[in-house]
Amino acid sequence: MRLSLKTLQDLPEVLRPGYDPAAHGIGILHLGIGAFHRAHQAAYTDDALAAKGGDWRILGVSLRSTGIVEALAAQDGLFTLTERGDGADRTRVIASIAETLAASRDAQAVRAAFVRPEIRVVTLTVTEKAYGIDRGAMDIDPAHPDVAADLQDPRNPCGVLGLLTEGLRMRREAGLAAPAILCCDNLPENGVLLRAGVLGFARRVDASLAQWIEAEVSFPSSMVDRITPAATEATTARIREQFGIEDAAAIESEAFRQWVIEDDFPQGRPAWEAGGALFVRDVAPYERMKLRMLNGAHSLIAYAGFLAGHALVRDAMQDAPLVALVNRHMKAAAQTVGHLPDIDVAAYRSDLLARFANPSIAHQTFQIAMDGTEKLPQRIFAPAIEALDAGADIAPFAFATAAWMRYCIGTDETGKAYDRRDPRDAEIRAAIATTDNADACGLRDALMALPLLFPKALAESAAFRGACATRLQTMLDEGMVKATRKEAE
Ligand code: CS2
Repeated sequence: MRLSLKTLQDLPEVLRPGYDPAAHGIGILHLGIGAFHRAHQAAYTDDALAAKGGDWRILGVSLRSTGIVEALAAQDGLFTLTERGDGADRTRVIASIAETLAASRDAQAVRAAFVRPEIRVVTLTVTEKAYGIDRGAMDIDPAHPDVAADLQDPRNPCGVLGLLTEGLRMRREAGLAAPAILCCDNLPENGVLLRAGVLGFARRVDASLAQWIEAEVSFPSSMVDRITPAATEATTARIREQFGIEDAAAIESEAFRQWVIEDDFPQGRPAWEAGGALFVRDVAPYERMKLRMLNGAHSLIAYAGFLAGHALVRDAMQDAPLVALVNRHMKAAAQTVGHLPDIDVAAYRSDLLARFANPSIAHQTFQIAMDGTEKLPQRIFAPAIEALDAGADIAPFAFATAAWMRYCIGTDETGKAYDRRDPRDAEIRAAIATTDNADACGLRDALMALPLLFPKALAESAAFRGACATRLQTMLDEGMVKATRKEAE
């Protein structure tokens, strides 16, 4: 059976959404309808619609690919989500995505979507590398390819900042109230950052527009969490075998999910709290906890695990010395997080160990290793600076950094080459080419010299540089398995 609004009533009750999708209009324009969005925000929105109703379905835009748009369009936006782990698996059909567009194909319709008056909230999950924001300067990064292209032709944008700015320009011209813009990517103070990027872009295009955005548009920050591996053939096969459903957009995730949001939605929002979202005044400490403990440990597992021969996170979590380092890393990261009134950080840490080890989740270390230059600053470097300042142990952060440096070489310990999949791959390649890859100090210096990557406080710290080089040298001389064991001793 194919999924469609018509066939929905033929599905077993347990799979069906708790509301009639056709009875609810659109209220959200979302950019980036990848696996994470479908497992996270789309599910929370589904719960909100079932509990409290409202016209809050989603118009989902894919910025790059057309495949997912075609798959969803053929199914009236419906797809299955299977939550795995926590005892039995639980599958349900998510019906919160009402329409889909592909920016590369339907550019004009995407721009026009911004001036649909029913759109009151714009949300984003486009990955860290898509933004093009210089986090040091809190301004646009004019060298980012999308930013550079959109500054040349701001009325026909292809990138995130260009599209948001043009959408807001059209919105203002149409005399419509500004939507709230909610960033749902793993970036620190993501609302503040996105606001700085959009304002930086708008200022270069139209100063009065920038003023309007500054006065009218809210950019709440949010912390998002749900481990969601990329769907595979096994995902679709499971849905076919178990339910007889052909679902080209099927997705699976862990059972756990978390969403902490600053409540600043002048034109309203779905009742996301019905799905368990937490509304707070300041998201920053929650973001720090998640980025530094979960994502920081994830990056450690990705680089050290991949090089130690573990293709999946759950396999890496069977490697006792590596697990000891993961635990050590999270403890060190937790020291930099600050007090969270309603969270027991020690319990959060032990829950993370269990979540990483979830036997039902096939999360590739290679997937997490991607885009390291975009991820490491907030996951590893920021807590490393604070640990340095506090006179705390920097070894965990130095080890994770060294593992990334080793990964940058681009060949594993059997000599097999892999694709680093980093937006700065060409620069990394060039940096690596200038050094003897058996010499940790040379490699470290070449990578630390990449512009705007390492914060000064680390690049100029003899202690941090030394701690990285010693560990990197062991990785180079003795391999990752031995380096992990030594470090865990
Ligand atoms: C991961 C995240 O791929 C990665 O970099 O660390 O996608 C992680 O799985 C999510 O943030 C979990 O919420």
